[in-house]
Amino acid sequence: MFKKILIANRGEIALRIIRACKEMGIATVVVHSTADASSMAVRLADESVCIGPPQSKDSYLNIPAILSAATLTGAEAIHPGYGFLSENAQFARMVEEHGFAFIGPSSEHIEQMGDKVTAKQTVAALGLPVVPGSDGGVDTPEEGLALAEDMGFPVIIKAASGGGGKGMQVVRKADEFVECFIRARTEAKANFGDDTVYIEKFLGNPRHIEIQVFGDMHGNAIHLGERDCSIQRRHQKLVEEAPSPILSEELRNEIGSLAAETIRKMGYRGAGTIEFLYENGKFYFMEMNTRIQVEHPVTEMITGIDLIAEQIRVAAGEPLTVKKERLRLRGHAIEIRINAEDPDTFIPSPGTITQFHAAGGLGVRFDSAMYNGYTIPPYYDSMIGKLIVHGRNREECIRRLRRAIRETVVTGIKTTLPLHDWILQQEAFLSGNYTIHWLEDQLKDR
Ligand code: MV4
Repeated sequence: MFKKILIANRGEIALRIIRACKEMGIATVVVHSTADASSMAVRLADESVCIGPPQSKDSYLNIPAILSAATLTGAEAIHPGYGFLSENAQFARMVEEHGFAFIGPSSEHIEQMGDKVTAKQTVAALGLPVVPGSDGGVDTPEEGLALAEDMGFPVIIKAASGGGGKGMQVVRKADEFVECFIRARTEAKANFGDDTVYIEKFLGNPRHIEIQVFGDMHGNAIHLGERDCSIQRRHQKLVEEAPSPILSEELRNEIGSLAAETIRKMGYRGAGTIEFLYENGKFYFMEMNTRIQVEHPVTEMITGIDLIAEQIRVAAGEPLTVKKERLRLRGHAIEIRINAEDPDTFIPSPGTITQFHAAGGLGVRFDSAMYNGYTIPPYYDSMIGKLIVHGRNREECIRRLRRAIRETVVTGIKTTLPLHDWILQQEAFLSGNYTIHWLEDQLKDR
């Protein structure tokens, strides 16, 4: 096992990784920007190295500075967390070339899943259901239009190098197609430096359901059930839960086994998430994320497995400690993301937290890097914490979460806690009857 790990991230996930390391007897080094010198992660890590000024491109994305910090401190492995360099294949390659272990999949798998056209072709060939559409990239508007007319409108044009909702165009009728196609190509080129686009049938009212998968270097591959992440705004998730309120055990086992089989055939190592659209009882592959995700705690709560510890063990060459036969999904878990934002306008609200109290009690988990007097810097993502609750069933979980939200105190800044309190009282949420468009539709006429 590693003796020392460097954490190339900040905020609550840096803390989450430090906690796992401490429990495993592994020393920690955290890198940080000048804006994060008084962060909780810096306080709790065994060592810290300042790697640059506030802007991410000069610090958390500064590969030479991070590798130098790892060399200077004698770290053996680097955990990238989520965001920043976590899905940068070149970073993963450089980490390994410098003799460190990358706590994540191989750079080849990151690259393969980073290109959405290659990802779709790869998983389709291995047996996952995909959305009907073009076989690979589409080169000309004429070719695209012919295909769209064959499939029938509406269709969606996506950028091969996009993902997470960036660079998509929905086309509702034939006479808009050429214009949209050219716009999609132009935006793809401008945003990603790659103008490859592909076309799919547009699904009008799907849910976002993702499967947590895990593989090791010994040919083991498992799935840990799904997370339903349909409550989102502008491709930012607000609420995530497991299990999905609308999925039967039969379908879960079916799609879960397909997902696990897919990564086994790929020879995939580490944690991964396979995202699907789910509509009318059918799953359609969307993307695969090759990192640990923000919402991983809901899976931890229903499985009892420490996913970060598992990532570290697998990266050190140890086999997965989770065995399919012993895996049981227990009860229900919901996570809400607490953002330092105005709950009505979503305008970021950085500043100093004047009072802080985390909710507690049975089944309540508060993952955050906040403390009394902490000043949230304005340079980074506005997510400042996550409240995760477990209950024996969905009803108990929702009641507990509402109680925990009301118990939480964060003053001095605005947070999205009041919005979550509102969501948890909506009939559509309570019945589980909503799609990926529900929240945005509600916010229009609230
Ligand atoms: C789609 C779709 C409908 N049909 N693909 C958005 C994020 C990116 N990963 C893919 N996305 C979508 N792809 C087809 N064929 C609708 C979306 C989509 C969406 C997906 C998940 C969660 C929220 C969303 C919000 C708008 C659109």
